Amino acid sequence: MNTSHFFVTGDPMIYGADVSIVLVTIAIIFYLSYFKKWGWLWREWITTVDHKRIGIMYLLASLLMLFRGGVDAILMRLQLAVPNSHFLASEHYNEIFTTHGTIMILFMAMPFMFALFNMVVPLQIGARDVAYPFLNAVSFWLFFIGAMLFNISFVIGGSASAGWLSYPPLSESQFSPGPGQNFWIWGIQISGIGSLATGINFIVTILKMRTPSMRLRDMPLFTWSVLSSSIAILGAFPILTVSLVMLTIDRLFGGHFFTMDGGGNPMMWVNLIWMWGHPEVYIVVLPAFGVFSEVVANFSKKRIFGYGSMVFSMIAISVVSYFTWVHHFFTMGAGADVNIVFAICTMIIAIPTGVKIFNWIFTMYRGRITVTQPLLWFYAFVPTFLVGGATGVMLAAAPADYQYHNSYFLIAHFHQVLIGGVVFGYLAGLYYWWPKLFGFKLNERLGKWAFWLWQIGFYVCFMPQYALGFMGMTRRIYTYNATMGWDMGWAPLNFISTVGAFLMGIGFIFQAWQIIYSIKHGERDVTGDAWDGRTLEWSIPSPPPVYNFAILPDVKGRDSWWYQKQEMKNGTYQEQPVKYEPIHMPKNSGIPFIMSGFWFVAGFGFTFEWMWMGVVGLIGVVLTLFARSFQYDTDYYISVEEIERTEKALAQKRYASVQRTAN
Ligand code: HEM
Ligand SMILES: [Cu+2]
Repeated sequence: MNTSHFFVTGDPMIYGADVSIVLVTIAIIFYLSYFKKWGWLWREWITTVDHKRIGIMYLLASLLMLFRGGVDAILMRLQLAVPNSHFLASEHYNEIFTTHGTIMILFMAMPFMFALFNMVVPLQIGARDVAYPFLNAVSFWLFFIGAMLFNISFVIGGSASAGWLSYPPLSESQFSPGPGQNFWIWGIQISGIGSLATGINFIVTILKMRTPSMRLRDMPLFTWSVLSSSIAILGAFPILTVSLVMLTIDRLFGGHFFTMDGGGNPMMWVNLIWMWGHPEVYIVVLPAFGVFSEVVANFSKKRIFGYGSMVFSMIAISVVSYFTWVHHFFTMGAGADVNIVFAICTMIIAIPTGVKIFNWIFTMYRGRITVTQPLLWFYAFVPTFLVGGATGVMLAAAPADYQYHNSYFLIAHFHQVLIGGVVFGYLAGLYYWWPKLFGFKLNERLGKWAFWLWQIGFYVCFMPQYALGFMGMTRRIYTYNATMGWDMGWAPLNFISTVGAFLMGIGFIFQAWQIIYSIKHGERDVTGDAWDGRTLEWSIPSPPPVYNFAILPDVKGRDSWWYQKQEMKNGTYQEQPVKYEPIHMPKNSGIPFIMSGFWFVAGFGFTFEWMWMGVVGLIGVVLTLFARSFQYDTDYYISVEEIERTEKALAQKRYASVQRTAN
């Protein structure tokens, strides 16, 4: 391996990145030292095993990655805005689309989703934490370290450039010899192990940690969506892990799994990666459906319509999504018999999805609707996802796909479902649950600006791309000549598309501003029930105390909190005598962070093919595992007195604010 280019040189953007990385690092170190925050950072955040804090860390990281992926998107759109552009060199363009796709799916959508899992699920099911809080911290740090490993490739060693799914033979060492491709493998490998563990953690949490009176059929739909997504993770992520190991063997140890010679077959990779990759897109969209179910019911002041069919369709989607992977390469040549099976399975998914959309609309029918930010994003989601779904069915028609395949029609389709479904859904969830975690709402006015910029920007950016696809523009091209630009009409549409990308970028800036502004000026909520909610998370203070529920709640069916509030209003509610008991809690631990540090060493070593370093890192990982196995002091009890004190203080805060508003 040629490592003479350890530090990437030659491009002004990279020097800019070098300088800003150094400056930001210095600024952070200075801030932490000057305000003496190192201890606080270590005790309260780095070593935490509290699901709420882990959720917040996931959220911050994913917003940061949305920024990075967004900058990549803008750079690509700038390059394509006009014909014959020399803004980006071809190789650089390849690196950017690879980085953009990888970051958006694995380091933006996945952690954003895990942020919502962590912020909400234990609170919705009346639990004090997830089933395995230590493992939860391990998952977070594996994700974070994997993401950082992938991100530094920009300034050290060089980025991957074989596309976000890195098809061989291009991703083999013969054609991609540098460390870039290894960064991709190890960044994803490390964070993927964390994702698998999170999937297991939430399956067990939902099945085992519910407050004893909550039956499965009393669970809120968001929790159901997390369960269906986690089951899909459990099936899909091991395929990713194994595929990446096989590619590593090819690249580092001269294997021939996916090479053109030595008995290998590149199409085997393509099959394997999509056996993970297709379920993956449903893994990220199911929780968005869950968010919408909560948001629509809440802001219509109605029970969700068709609860059973909602659950059934989510489970159906997570199962059927395993039988569609070939639709990504109908052109492989498997023949009509094979293609038709996968075409039909793909189209079948539209049915449960359609059922859900009808259910949401029936829920709103005759509801008492209040249009708030979370509901706005639902309004935006419906038409966007419908059209995105319809163009998906078009792509699923195998013979027609020979035309659409790898064209801008596809680019428009998958952005429409990923942005319209996943991003809009998670943003709705962010606005909805933000007051729960932080105790204040995000400013509506700035949020509306952001919303409309995203909406208009989205359509301006992606609608022209459907047309461009029909006009023969293929994906992953870095420029086009003037003949195509003007005679074939590509230039004006590409230009418009770029304008749309900028509008979305401005929308994102509004959101960053909205968060900063609301920290000081956001509407405070001390009731704990910012939206007059229906599910258990709204029955406790915002932000919740470390143990969440002083007493495990007693639920009587679905939307129990809502009905309890009705009874309280009618005066029919019977207060149960409060008797606290000591609460069993996990202790913080530095091991997840240290273990992930060793993973970083291992990943970095294997990336540069410095085997000694890789092995040292792995030995470190094993040692930290041992250290954990012999740690016996892992938990503690919160005493009854302390619970009483905390609950009293929280109640006083609440009472004081009720007094203030009453006056
Ligand atoms: C925010 C606005 C976004 C814009 C303007 C944008 C723009 C682009 C562009 C220009 C490409 C390259 C097309 C090509 O040359 O083939 C691309 C590829 C891609 N984008 Fe986005 N994107 C956005 C958001 C997202 C999001 C939110 C996701 C996922 C959650 C995503 C996932 C992908 C993937 C997977 C690829 C394919 C990369 C590859 O070909 O290897 N994008 N995007
Ligand atoms: Cu697919």
